[in-house]
Amino acid sequence: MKVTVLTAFPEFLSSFLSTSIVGRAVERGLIDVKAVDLRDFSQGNYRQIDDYSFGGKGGMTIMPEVLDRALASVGSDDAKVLFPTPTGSVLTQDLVEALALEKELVIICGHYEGLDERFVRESVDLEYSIGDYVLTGGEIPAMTLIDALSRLVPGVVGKELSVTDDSFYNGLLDTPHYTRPSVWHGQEVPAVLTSGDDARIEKYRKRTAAFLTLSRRPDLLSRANVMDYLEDEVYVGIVVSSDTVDPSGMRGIAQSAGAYGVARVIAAPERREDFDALRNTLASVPEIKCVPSVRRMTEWAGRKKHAPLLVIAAETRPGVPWLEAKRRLVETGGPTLITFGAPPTGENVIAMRPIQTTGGELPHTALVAATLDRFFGSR
Ligand code: 6GU
Repeated sequence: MKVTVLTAFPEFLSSFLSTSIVGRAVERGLIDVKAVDLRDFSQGNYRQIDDYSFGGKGGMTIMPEVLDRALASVGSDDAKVLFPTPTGSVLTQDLVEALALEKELVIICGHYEGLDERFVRESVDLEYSIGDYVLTGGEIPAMTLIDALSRLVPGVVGKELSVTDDSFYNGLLDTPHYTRPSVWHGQEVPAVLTSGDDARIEKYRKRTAAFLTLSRRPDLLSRANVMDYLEDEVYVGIVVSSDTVDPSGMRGIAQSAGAYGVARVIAAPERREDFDALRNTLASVPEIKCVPSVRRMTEWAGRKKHAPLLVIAAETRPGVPWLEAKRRLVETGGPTLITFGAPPTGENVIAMRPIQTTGGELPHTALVAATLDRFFGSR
C-alpha cells in the first residue's frame, strides 16, 4: 500500500515514520509512506499556502490552487483522496479495514480552518474524523489512520494472532493484560492466568472482554458475534403447533443453526399427544432432537447446570428490542435456549420483539436464520 501525506509540517511525521512498528514496516517496504511539503506548491515569495477565510473572523484556509498542484504532483489518478477533519465521518475499525483494500491513498492535512471547500468537493473522496474533539491539524489523524492501516498489512505486526485478538476485531473490547511480577503493590494477577489451563484461560479472557464491553461500550454489541463470549452452549427450540411438520424445512433450520454455532436444535409438539407423530416425521432429520414437551425442552437445554435463559422469538407479541435480548444473553453467559413457536413461560424468560418486515411473513427457516444472525452473525 502506498500513502502520500500532503502537509505543511512534514517534519511532524518523520519520527513516526522511522520509529517502532510503523518505522520498521516502512523500512522493510511493507508500506510505502511519504510526507510531501505543501509549501513546495505555494505561490509567491513567502511560501504562502493559505489565506483569510471569506466571511470569517481572521481564520486561515488553504488555497485550492496549492492543493491542486500538490495533488497533481502525486501523479496517480486512482488514489483515494482523504481529508481528516472534525466534520468528517468517524473513523472506525470497519472504515480502516475498508481503506486497507485500497492500493493508494493521499491524505491531505488541513490546518487553521481547513481546506477550501471547492477543492474538497472536486477532489476529496472521503472526509474522516478521529473523534469528538478538535485538534490543531490533520497530521495526528493522518498518523492515526496510517498506524491502524499498517497493522493490518501482513507481516507488520509480529504475531498474526495479536491482530485478530485485539479490541474491535471481534467487535468487542480486548481483555486486560498482565505481566511479571505476579504480585505488584499488593495486587495479584488473576490466578486463572497463571494456572496453565489454556481452556480455562481462554474462557476467562472471553468473559472479561464481554463484561468490559457491557459496562463501557454496550453500543459495540450490535455488530459483534457473541457466541464465543458465552460460557455455555446455545440451543434452538422449535415448538411445533400441529403434527404436520415439514422435514425439509426442519432440516434447513438445523443447517442454519449449525452454521451459526448453535449446539443443537430441539423440537417439541405444542400438545403432548402429537409427540409420536412428530418423532416419526423427524426420524429422517437426526440433527434435531425431539422431546415431548416444552418443559422437557427447557430441562434438556439446562441439563448440565441451571435453567437456561429462554429467548423467545415471538411472532406477534410485544417484547424487548433484540439488542437488549443480546445484552442479557451476554450478561447471563449460561446455557441459552432460543425458542420459536408457542412461547414457554416461567423465570429467566425474555420475549423478543418480533422481527419487522415490510411485507408479509417470513418463512420459518428465514425467521430462524434472521434471528440467529442478530446474535451470532459477524459484522
Ligand atoms: Cl480529522 N482533524 C482535526 N483538526 N481535529 C479533529 C479530527 C481531525 N478528528 C477529531 N478532531
